[in-house]
Amino acid sequence: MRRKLVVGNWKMHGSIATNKVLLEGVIKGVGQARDADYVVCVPYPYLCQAQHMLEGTNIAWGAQNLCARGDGAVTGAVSPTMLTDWGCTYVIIGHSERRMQFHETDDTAAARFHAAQEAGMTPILCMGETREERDSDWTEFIVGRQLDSILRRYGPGVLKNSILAYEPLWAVGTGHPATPEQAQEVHAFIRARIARCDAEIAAKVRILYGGSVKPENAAQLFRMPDIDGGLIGGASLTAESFVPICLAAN
Ligand code: 3PY
Repeated sequence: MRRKLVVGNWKMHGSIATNKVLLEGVIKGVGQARDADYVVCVPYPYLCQAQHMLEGTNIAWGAQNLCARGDGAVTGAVSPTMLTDWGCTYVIIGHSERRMQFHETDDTAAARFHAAQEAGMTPILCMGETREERDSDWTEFIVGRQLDSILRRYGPGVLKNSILAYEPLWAVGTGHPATPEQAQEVHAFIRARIARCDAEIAAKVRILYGGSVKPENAAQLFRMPDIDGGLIGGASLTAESFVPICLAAN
């Protein structure tokens, strides 16, 4: 049985004051929940605040990106060891907003994914197709290619300490989520593709769904056999919406 996981992706939102209210609300709301795992991925300047406020709770925290290289002359970048120095345990890799707005590719995502693991963190690899790709029936081709960029380079063993997230771009930030059936179909495809390399790892790896998850649709999504939780965008920004989603995974 895979344990459910709910990850909040704050994106570029927050302030010291609003984060405090949010984290206090999340701690209050899910602090006693023991049947699922919870993570918040925060902007770099708030890692210290997350570390401080979440210490000793059942809520882990992570970053939203990293540089694949070790410390060095890379202005504006943050290395894996800088994150682990803070005790950071999770990091989102290859979110569609990074791929679209910062020209990240399958290759750079694979390198970041591996660098995160080498540093001892759990990478959360995002995959997903655009609306045009879905309409052209290319979903499996695109998601398969994104997954293979990791599998081909590093082998299926690399998925042991990692999380996958299916985030169709047409559902990210649009308010129009995939239906549970649409999401399940792609999750099952991802799991089957991994099973071609290693059935045991395929059965164990957690695959999250992301894209307009809300308190109203979380339970139906999380009930699907291959959906192991959610990567939550806008609805992770208030305790009022994030806590019910977290509890739907319990
Ligand atoms: C969304 O739900 O909008 C996300 O991008 C989650 O990562």
